[in-house]
Amino acid sequence: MDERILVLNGPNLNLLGRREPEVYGRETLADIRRRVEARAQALGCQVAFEQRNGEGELVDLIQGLAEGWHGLVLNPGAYAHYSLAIRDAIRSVGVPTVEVHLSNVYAREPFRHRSVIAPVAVGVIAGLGPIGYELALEALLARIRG
Ligand code: CA2
Repeated sequence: MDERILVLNGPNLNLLGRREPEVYGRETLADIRRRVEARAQALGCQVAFEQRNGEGELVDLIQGLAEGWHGLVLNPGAYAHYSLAIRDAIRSVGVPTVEVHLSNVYAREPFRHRSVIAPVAVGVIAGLGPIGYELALEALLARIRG
């Protein structure tokens, strides 16, 4: 129960379940939080679950991981496609990060096919919906625990 993992969501993910259910499904972010917390309990780790719309707010939370955190599960939202500030923050803090997307970004518009975060992540999960968060948490823990 020692590992501390941050599950962090980027812009507009607070709208989940209310619009575009054909793309993002019907679960709300609160539903996903419950899933992640249940999986964390089963896996025996601690999680904090957060969402921010602002790029700088996300950078601040990522920088804070230097204070005793062990891993990051990140759905950067649209920032995945262009935020060098978030990428730099992940690289500088040196905490293993798994990038998650609910939708299959590779089956969508070409601008979603590129992630600037992926090169500094240990792995990426896309297109599997909310279970992707649980899988990311499990994979991250397996890596941390060796
Ligand atoms: O598939 C994902 O998880 C994304 O990170 C979601 C982002 C999108 O920009 C990425 O390309 C892929 C968008 C999140 C917006 O979520 C909404 C949910 C409901 C209604 C409107 C937006």
